[in-house]
Amino acid sequence: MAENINGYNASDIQVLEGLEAVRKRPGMYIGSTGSRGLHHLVFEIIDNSIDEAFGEYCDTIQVTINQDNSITVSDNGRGIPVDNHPMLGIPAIEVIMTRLHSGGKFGGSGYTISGGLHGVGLSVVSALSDSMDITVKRDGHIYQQRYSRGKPVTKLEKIGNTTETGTTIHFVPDAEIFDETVFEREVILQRLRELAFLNKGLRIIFRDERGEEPFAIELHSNGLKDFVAYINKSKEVLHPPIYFDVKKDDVVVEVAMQYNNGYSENIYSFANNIRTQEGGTHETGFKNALTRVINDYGRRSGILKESEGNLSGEDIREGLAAIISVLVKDPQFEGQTKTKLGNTYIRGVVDSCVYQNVDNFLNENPAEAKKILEKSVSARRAREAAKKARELTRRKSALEATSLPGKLADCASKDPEECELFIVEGDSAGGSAKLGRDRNIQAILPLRGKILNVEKARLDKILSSEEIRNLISAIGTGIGEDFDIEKARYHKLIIMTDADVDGSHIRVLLLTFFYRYMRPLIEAGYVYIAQPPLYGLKRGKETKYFYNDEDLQEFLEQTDKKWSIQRYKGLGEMDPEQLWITTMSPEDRTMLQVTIEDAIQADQIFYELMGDNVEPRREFIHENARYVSNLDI
Ligand code: 0RA
Repeated sequence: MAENINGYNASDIQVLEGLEAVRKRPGMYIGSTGSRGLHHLVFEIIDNSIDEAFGEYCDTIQVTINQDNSITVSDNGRGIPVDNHPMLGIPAIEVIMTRLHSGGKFGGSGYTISGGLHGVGLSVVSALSDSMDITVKRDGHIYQQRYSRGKPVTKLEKIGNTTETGTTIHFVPDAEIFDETVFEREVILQRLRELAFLNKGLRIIFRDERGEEPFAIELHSNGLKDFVAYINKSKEVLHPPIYFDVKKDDVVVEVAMQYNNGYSENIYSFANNIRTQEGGTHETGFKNALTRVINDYGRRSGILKESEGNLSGEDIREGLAAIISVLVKDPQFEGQTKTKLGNTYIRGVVDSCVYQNVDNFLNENPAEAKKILEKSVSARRAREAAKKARELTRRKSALEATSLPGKLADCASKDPEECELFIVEGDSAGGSAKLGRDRNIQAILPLRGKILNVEKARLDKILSSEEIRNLISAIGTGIGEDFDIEKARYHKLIIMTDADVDGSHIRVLLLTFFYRYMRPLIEAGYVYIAQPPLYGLKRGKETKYFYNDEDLQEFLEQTDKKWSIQRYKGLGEMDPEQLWITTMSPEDRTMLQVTIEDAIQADQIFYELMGDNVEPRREFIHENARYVSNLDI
């Protein structure tokens, strides 16, 4: 059989096994059969299109959530090969769609993905779809074929002629497999935005045709420089982005970085377009080189005095936003969630190019270099002050008989796995909660008023707030450098605030605090938001509770009996027993588990919320349900 001009030959495809295994154990291939796994199907198809873009065969990708909640992904790449497989005697496309292949992809850029959850292959999508329609434009013709649950239901048909090339895949996820079949616009949009930043020049058109007002957006970027600008959107920056793009041997390293006047570190790394949440060798190489180059420059320029010690990496990364993206031929993904790049040689490659390029920048831009150095020096000063404050707190608490705050009504159990801490707005609600709780496993910590706005303050100032110190010692983990999740005294931290504007403000402040200083608690799924009822309906001795307006309306429309309606403005309006039944009892309550799906977006939200910008803050308060996922407990 003839090879085509791109050197691709249908016999290259490794045929391994059928798709029964995929349908039997979908979790092994796509992680889960929940919302995450569902979205993996979309990302798998898009990754194939992105691969065409990598190889410069494709410049536009269109992704649509259709009215019926099915997905269409279309690209103008080379089109999936349709020639007959020499041994199997069936079209290559059918091999790709029906046989599980391993050993990565063929053709494309050569920078394939292994491990991780992406790169499982289109056959996995086909296996888990109720229907999948593929249209290919290639070799002058338009071809079409339909599959269902991994099997072809039509032959590959030639349905017309064309001079274009490309692939369109339309699929309906299999409701027998997935617990959740509704696609989330935000989840897809976020990944597409990331891909547009990572693939300079690529045009991505995203549509969501569900709902009254169809949504459409075109994403197109100038690369990583736009990405850091996006992260720093609402911050004051110290200099224009530092950017470089280096190819060494088979590795491509692309970095964009920019300091802002804030206090947080926001480094996002990617390997072959996959977000490496757990970091890895590329991130380590970047951090090591940055620490050295800034210290070396500080010495050379005299900004760092001879008598002073070196700046720490943490000092140097205060207020830094950076994106590190590498392309690696054979990436090894390690770590708990397979999002840590393991290839050791990458560390040296990234280290040397970061050192060289940042060194050049500093030498050529002395005014900016001075700003960066001064920022790091002042971060060190603050860190040392915070350390003193912490030591003081420690010594003070060692002197006191117990280090637990007096306001904490602790639970009897000492087994963190079953223990819950309710962080309650106000002393009066705190009082009801103390009386209503299950004192064996539920502890109550009332917070007076609003806690400090942690986004605007450095650690030393934060530690001077008594409310915050109470919270830290009750939780037991310590914060920042000292944080240790093993020391958590409770595995559920439940924020319980009033259902009003003040309540949502306190909630946001607490979430900001956790996000900034105890992030692993959120990542471990320990943080929850209590859901007190909004209404109580009374008739004689009977009371019914409603948690949202829709449910209340529905109930009122169906009943012809007279109920007296009470709208709860605060937790304090409920007596201890009511609070227990409606909000605290593990058997009856509903809580929201706080997740951070994407630190980029969360950071953006927290910043916009806490900055001087009032409008975005208001928006968040209406939208924050997006950042928590529903969970019945
Ligand atoms: C296998 C081989 C080649 C391309 C593709 C698959 C391919 C898959 C998808 C999925 C969505 N869009 C896609 N575009 C291409 C290489 C083809 C060649 O060498 O001509």
